[in-house]
Amino acid sequence: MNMQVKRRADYTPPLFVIRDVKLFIDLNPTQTRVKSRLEIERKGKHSEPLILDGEKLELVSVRLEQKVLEDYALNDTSLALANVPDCFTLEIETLIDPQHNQALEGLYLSNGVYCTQCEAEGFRRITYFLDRPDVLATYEVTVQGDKTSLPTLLANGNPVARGENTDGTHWVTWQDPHPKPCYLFALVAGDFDLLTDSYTTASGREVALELYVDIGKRERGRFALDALKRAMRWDEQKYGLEYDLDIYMIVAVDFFNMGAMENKGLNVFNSKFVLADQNSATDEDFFNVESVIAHEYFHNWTGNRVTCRDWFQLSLKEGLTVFRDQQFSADMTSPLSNRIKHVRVMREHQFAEDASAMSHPIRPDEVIEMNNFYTVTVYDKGAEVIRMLHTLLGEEGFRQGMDEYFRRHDGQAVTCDDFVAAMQSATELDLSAFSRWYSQSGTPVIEVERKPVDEAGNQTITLRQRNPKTADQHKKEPLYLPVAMDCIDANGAHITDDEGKIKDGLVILDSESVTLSFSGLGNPVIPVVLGNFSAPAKVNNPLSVQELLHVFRFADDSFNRWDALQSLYDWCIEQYANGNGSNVNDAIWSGLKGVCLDEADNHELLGECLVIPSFETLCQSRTLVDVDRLHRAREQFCHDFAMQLSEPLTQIYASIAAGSYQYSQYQVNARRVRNVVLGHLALTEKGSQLVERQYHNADNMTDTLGALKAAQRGKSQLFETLMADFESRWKQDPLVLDKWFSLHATCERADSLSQLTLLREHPQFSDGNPNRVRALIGSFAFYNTAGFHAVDGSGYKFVTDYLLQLDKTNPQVASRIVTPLTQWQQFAPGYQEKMKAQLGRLLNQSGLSRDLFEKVSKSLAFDEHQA
Ligand code: B3K
Ligand code: ZN
Repeated sequence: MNMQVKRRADYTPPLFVIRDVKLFIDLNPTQTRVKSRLEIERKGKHSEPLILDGEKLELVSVRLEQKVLEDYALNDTSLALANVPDCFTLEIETLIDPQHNQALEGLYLSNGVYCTQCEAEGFRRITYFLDRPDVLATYEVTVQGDKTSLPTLLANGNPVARGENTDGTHWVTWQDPHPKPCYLFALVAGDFDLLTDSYTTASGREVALELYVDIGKRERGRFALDALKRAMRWDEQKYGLEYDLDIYMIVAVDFFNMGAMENKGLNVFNSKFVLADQNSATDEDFFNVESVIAHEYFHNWTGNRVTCRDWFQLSLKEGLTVFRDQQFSADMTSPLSNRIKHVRVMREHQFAEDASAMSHPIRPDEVIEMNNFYTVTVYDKGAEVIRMLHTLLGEEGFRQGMDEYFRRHDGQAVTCDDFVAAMQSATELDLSAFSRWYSQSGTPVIEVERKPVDEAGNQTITLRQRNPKTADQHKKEPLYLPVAMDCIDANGAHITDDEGKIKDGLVILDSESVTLSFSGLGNPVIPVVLGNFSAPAKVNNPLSVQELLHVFRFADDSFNRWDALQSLYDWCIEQYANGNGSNVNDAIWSGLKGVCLDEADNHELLGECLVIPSFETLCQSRTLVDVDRLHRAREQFCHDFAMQLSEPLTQIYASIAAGSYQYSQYQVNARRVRNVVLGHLALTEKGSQLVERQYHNADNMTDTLGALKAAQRGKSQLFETLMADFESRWKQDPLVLDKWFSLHATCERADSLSQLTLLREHPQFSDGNPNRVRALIGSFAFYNTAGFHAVDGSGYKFVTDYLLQLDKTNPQVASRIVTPLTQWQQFAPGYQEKMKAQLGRLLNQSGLSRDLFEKVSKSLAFDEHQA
């Protein structure tokens, strides 16, 4: 296996370009024939050979200008042709085996559906090609296959011809006029139900919309199609961007390595992010469907029309598109819960990645396997970097910068620097210091130092940034941090600093520190720092519990109020962990009761405020975590929280009528509060009764699942009973059953592992389907704290045993699930040793994939970096 490191610094432009591609693909389960005809040109003056990428292909023939060519060099990863002319037509015929392709990369056949996934480097598994994003070509693709089993034959662009053969096969030819990199190529063939609609663009063009789903699932696709139209309209209104083909197709497939893929004009989706109705999908599912549909649609401009020069630039399209889908979702739903959602992802997952051996800047410098870099850093921190630009430039400036970006680069493959340069044109601000966000990895920490108020009533507050070294970089420079600040006095008034360093609520921290002076004070200023998570950083702001409650009361911004309570909960849990639970006194409980009473009708805020920080989030403000101790402290706090607040919580629960289901923001907020509250009440005496009632009365999946989750927390027999009922209701519906698999996998019980083993034998479970694997094994590894971190190391061993098998068929999914193991450095030495021992087993496996090799070897080498 080729474990070579690729470096961003080694980029060189392609020596040849491919202008036009004609493909003829004759589908067959084990012998699909791919004939390609490429128009190739040498770039510049040189006599280098043409080297095409290709993997797992059986080469049948090569012709240059129609003449059979025998003089080539072939190996496992490339086909090299020496002495080619400057401009020529190359025809290549290859055979591939989609049926045995379980890696789900390239062309694969699962459940009777042929499907492709080419990003990042899957096209080379279909035919020999210059498989890099800076080679843009127009495509004409003819797909041929059996007429009965494959009535639908799709590829990118517009259908231009079709026909039938006498042998029971038929064919369709597709043309995509927009030059594109090969990672955006797609082909799908199968038997589907079709939903159609149409959309008139702002300039009056008609676009046909087509959504292909499993037979019998048509009605579950309605919401996705409507969401698509909302996204199309939003992008016109917000960014002036219109769709550019006559047809937009989305296909939902059951076997898919990730969420979805933005192939030009032919998006392929994991059915999980398309199919939704009130019976089978939760509010969260509806939300996800809408946001993923929008994300892939927005890629048409940020990704497809303007694409990446090389894969190191991935955040150019992903960070920007995530930011755009976040803006869209905030407009469609609730800005507050959206923002909290993003921040949770950052704190739970991205900070952990920064602290691990896999730390990398949003624009990585070194990669072994590109698929390993579709990370929370590139995506979510990438979106936070764009958000900071938006904060700095303002709504109008940001839009101007975006317009300029498209003006300059439409139709090109560009870099993150090109993007920043376009943004630079729209602002007086010098963005050169800001660009460090692209090259420096790690989570900055903002230390807040408050001097006491002196006799004259003066006080200073210093913000100091610290950039701890990371596994990939030891030397760090100060970052350009826009820090939103709200300073509150004892009466709850908002005050400002003497020199006006806080401008429009923002302090720029672009050096080691900045000091703010206040005067005329009676009491100390209470600073709320990094409001709305204005930069992807941690904050160390030692406010007292009373001050946090004061912030909750007086801060203007709901996000900051929520965040103050999060800090309060974190502090309380720390008291429990240190055996000082009695510090969590009546004053705190009555403060929290006050929150429930005062905000009882503010469902949007209350639903978030009643969520205790996750174990993963708690880990990020601690080092060398004793898992058992912290986990127990959290459980104990949750228990006391439920007991102490049971009265107001019961009232809140009773005050929200279930009503008949609608996916509206008003109802979503109400259900969220009800279900969060039910989760707490499940720990109290009357909990089971409420849970059981909700389960049986529910007319929608959100409330059903809310009841099941609450029952799981209650750890009673009721959970088993309801789960059995749920299984019998949904056993024919694997997508719904995934929720059930995942509830079992996260249930903390002594016999977790034998449960998991049993569940693997379930008729609906399949090791070959990524959704099932993620629901069962992934949920256990990521979220079953007690089970995965069992002190005897059995949880780690279980996951490792599984990964050793999975890696042989689907390395991409294996490499995702290994993540929690590679983050061993967060935990106390006893845990570390056991986690590393399992990583060692993985590394010793012969034939380990590049995907796992990269993550595991880096993780095991982490010690040296710490030296
Ligand atoms: N661009 C794809 C992700 C491809 C992942 C390749 N391993 C989906 C998205 O981000 O929209
Ligand atoms: Zn994307």
